[in-house]
Amino acid sequence: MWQFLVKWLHSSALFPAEASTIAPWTDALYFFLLAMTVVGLVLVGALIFGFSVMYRKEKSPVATQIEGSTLLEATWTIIPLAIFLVTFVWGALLYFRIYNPPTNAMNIYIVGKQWMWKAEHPGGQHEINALHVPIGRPVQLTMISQDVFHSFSIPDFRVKREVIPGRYSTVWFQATEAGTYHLFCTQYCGTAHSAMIGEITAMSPEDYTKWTQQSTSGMSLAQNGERLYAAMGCNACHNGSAAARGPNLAGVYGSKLQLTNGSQVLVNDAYLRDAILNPSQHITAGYAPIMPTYQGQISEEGLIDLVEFIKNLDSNYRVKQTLVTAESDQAAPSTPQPIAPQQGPGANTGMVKQ
Ligand code: HEC
Ligand SMILES: [Cu+2]
Repeated sequence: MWQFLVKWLHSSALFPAEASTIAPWTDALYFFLLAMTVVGLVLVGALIFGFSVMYRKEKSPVATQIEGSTLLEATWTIIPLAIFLVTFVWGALLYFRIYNPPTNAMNIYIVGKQWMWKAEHPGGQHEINALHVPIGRPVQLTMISQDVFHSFSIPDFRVKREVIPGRYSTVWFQATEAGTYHLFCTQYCGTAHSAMIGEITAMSPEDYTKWTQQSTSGMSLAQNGERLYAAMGCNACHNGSAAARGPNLAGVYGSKLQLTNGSQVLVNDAYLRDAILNPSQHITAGYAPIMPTYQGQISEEGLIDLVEFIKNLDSNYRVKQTLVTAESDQAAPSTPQPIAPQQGPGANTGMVKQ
C-alpha cells in the first residue's frame, strides 16, 4: 500500500524519488501530518455543515442556551494534544537522526558562494555544481558559505540544511539508489540564485572509487593543508617540540582542551577554524595569547585544507619523532610534521565523534 502510494506519486511527477535511507522516514511523517490534517478538515467541515443544517432558522427560530460539557471539552483537548505530542516526538527523533551523522560517515566539504556549490573530497577531488557520492555508505557534508546565506538541498534524499557564512553546518545522508539527482540552493541568495543548482551522482562503491582515482588532483586536502601550514608559518610555533611557543596540534582533534578561562571545549572542525581566525577568543591553558589572527588571509578552501591537515595529524607524532630522532641520532624539531597516511578518499579516521 505504502510502496504503491509512493510509486504512484513519484511516477505522476508530484513527488521526489525516495533515494536515501532517511527518505521513507521523513515521508512517513509527512503523510501522517497530511492524514491528520485531512481528518481535521473533514471532521470540522462535516460538523459545520451538519450543524448548520440541523439548527437552521426554520427548525429552531429561538436560540437555546447550552451549558458547557466537561467531557466534550476534555475530549477535544486531549485528542489533538495527543496528536501534536506524537508529531513532536516523532519529528524530534527524526531531526536528531538527520542532523547527527553516524561516526563512520565519510566527510565531504561543501563551500557555497554566489552562485555555485564547490565540493571538496578529502582525497583532493574538487567539483563545481556537482557531487559524486557512493551508495550504501553514510556521507557527511561539512558546509560553509563564503558570502551570504545559502541552503543545500537534495529533495530526492530529503536533505536540506542552511549554509552559513562563518560557521560550519553539517548534514548527512546515505544514498540507496544509483542515479543522478537534483541539487538546489533553497535560500534566495541574489541575482543568479536560481542558477545555483547542480547534480548529485550516486554511484556504486566500485564506481565511486574509480571516479576518485580518475578525478584526483594529485594532492589530498591534508597535503594542501600541510603546504599552507608551512607557507603561513604555523610551524614556527606549532612544531611539536617541547620548546615550541604553541601547543602540539597532533591528536588535538577530537580531544577536550582546557582553556585559561576555566572552560573545556571539544575540538571539532568548527573549533579548529575558529582557533585560526579568532585565537584570542579562547586561549589554551598554559599558553600565552601570542597567536596572530589569520582573519582575511586564508580562503574558506584554505581553512578546510588546514582543518583537514590538523585533523589528520598523527597523534603518535611525538612518539614517532622520538624514535626517528633516536635512530638518526639528531634532533630535528623543525622538520615538517608528517601527516597520517591517506587511506583513500573518505577513509577519514580522524572523524570519530565523542
Ligand atoms: C606566534 C606563534 C603562533 C603562530 C605563528 C601560530 N600559532 Fe596557533 N597557537 C599559538 C599558541 C600560543 C596557541 C595556544 C594559545 C591560544 O589558544 O591562542 C595556539 C593555538 C592554536 C590552535 C588551538 C588548538 C590548541 O591546541 O590550542 C590551533 C588550531 C592553532 N593554533 C592553529 C594554528 C595554525 C593553523 C597556524 C597557522 C595558520 C597557527 N596556529 C599559527 C601560537 C601560534
Ligand atoms: Cu545560494
